[in-house]
Amino acid sequence: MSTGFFGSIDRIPYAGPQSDDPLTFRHYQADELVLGKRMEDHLRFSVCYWHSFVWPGNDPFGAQSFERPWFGNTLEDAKLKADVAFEMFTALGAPYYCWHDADIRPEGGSFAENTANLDVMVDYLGEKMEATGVKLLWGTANLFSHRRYMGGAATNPDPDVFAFAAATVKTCLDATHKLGGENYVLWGGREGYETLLNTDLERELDQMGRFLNMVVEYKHKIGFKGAILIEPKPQEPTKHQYDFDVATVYGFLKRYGLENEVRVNVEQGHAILAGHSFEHELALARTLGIFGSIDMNRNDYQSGWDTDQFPNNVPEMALAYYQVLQAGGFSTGGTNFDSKLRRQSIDPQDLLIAHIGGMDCCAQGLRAAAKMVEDGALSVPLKERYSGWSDQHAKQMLSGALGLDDIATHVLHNDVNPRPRSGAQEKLENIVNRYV
Ligand code: XLS
Ligand code: NI
Ligand code: NI
Repeated sequence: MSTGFFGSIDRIPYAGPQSDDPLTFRHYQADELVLGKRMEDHLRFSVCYWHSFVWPGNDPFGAQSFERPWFGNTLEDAKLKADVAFEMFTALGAPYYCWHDADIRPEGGSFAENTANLDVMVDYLGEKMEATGVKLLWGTANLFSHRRYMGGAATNPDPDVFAFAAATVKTCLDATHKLGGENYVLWGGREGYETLLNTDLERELDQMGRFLNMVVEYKHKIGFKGAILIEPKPQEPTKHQYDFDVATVYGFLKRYGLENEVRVNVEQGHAILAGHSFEHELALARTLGIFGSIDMNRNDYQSGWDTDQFPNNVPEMALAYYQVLQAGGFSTGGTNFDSKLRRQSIDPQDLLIAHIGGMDCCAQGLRAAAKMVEDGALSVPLKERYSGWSDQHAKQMLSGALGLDDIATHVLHNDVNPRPRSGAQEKLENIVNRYV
């Protein structure tokens, strides 16, 4: 029986690019083949619980703007929220969803109460997943909202907070495993500092390193086959976050011996906050062999905080999915809409329309990226640019066969005198524009 929250809508149809009905897809077609694979299997869309069903629409100056019948802290509220959430996943045809423990269960007054509430809701969600076929892309623990975490979770100066966080992650890994989740995410929202004046940086990094090692040990202990993912972000809520960006996370994983165990969940808005582009973070992640999943959204380029808007920039999406395709596509990962409505978008339909637009934009980006791959639009000129390296002497410079002195002799004897060549950036930009 439907909750009626979305009126009579039960499935958003594909109506083609000419459609002017906001409740139809214009580009996303689950079964359309792209590079021989269904669009749905490429994009692996996921809807996040927190922005759409939990966030009340507050901002630093204004209180709640959304009124939802499930806002409250009882198990009944949590179940109604789940009913509506699954109606939306189904209406959109989204194959996956994601949660924090605090999104799906009422907040209890103790660890025992939290765990008991989580258990009830995991069973409830399990039934809904069974009934609808919607799967869990990832679960995660909210280790940042409650005041106990104001000084960090794993990096807290108080060992009791570390313990509370560790115990909570254990229950969330159990829940994710039970629901067949394909990944488990750690976003270190408060793993960082406000001021170095009260922070022992070395100790906090070691605490975080041990914490993450315990997560990996426990994953293997219970036989969880999904990937453990870290989600980088440079700042907000803390002034400085330890998981700053992909490069920083890789250094951290190396230092604590986890580079083969943990991958990254790259978010568009976080890349922008770190002063990078989304495609930079994706390219680096795949180069380092730690690409896992993406949190899809859009940051406002003029603001210094995480605006989590729905994506609407096709050329940007094309370059992002180009990197995903270069990585061989998603394995356990997917496209999770970590995106939220603007606080004036208070109608139930706004939730659907925002996701429809985001999914269409990703579909267009994917199509453009796939066409560029097919045509070798970027790979052919790229190969040509580096073609000098197939030369015998060039290879020896990298293989270890030659040292600086050998190379100096070679340069002298052959009168090597390189002639600069154009990087042809505008030509390549024009090529990309033909596809988007
Ligand atoms: C916040 C993060 C968060 C993670 C999950 O900026 O994006 O939503 O994705 O904890
Ligand atoms: Ni995120
Ligand atoms: Ni974010």
